[in-house]
Amino acid sequence: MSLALDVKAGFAKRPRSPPPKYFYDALGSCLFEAIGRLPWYRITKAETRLLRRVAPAVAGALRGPVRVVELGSGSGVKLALVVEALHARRKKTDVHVVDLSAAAIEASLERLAKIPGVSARGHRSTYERGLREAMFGPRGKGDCLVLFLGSNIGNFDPADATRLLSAVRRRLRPGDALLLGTDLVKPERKLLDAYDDPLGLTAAFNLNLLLRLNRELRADFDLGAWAHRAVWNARARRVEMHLVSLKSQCVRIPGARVVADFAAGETLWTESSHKYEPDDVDRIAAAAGFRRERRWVDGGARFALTLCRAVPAPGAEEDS
Ligand code: AVI
Repeated sequence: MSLALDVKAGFAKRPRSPPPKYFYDALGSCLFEAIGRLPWYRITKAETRLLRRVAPAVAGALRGPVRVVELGSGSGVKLALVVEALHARRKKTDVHVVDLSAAAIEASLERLAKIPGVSARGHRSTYERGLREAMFGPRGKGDCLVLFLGSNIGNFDPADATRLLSAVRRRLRPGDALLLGTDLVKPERKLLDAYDDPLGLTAAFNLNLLLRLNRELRADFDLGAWAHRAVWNARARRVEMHLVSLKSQCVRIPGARVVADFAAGETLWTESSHKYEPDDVDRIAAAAGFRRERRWVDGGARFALTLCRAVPAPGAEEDS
């Protein structure tokens, strides 16, 4: 779907909720990159630290030649750690980078170009379409490794997360691997500091969505009339990000054919970041047709990397 259709659909819900994938225009991607450096937002740093340690074990578990597909690559730093580990084990590797941002793909491909003997391609696309493109054509005997890192899965509600992982599974053969990064439940204070940081970067990241709607859909959001809010919903185990209307106002979005009245205090629900217990990860993976093989946890930041294998679909005859 396009931005206009997604915004129209998102504004038809209550609370109004445009999809979070539209945070990542050029400025939004820079702001997210900066958030990753904040001391309060520990996901990016914890995962990079963990990957530095475990990439050799991940590489060692795969049969070459290996096809690596990263869904949502960002700058490609973490992807490069895995590909370097495969290179160190002399496993021939071809890499597919799937991201909606052209800048993210370019940064990842540039990084990968420095690793000898690696072929790499970018797919500027949604996760599912990009994966379909990446898996198109004949496969060799080796394994495929899908990287879904950064707790990106946390931005889907549990049913959609299972649906997405099931779609990933359908593109794979039994024995192929999935490396899943998930942020774990932690004390509320830590979560709120991560999603409402004292420097205001997360607030800027959230408000930038309105700037994008103004620019791309000719909307008339007055950014001064909205405030960032992060709340921990303990029952649903998710941090919710909202933009709170500071007054009663009417917003027009001509490019999406939307006119929306907001009462003072009413919110636009812009993102959910689900937090997991390790067992939840196993459950969601199993429901999608994967079996956990190994898990590594950064105890300080409470972040997990889980290596899963695709299991044969019940009753299906697949190549293995
Ligand atoms: C990309 N995603 C996993 C981030 C998260 O933690 O949900 C996006 C983000 N939102 C606010 N800060 C970071």
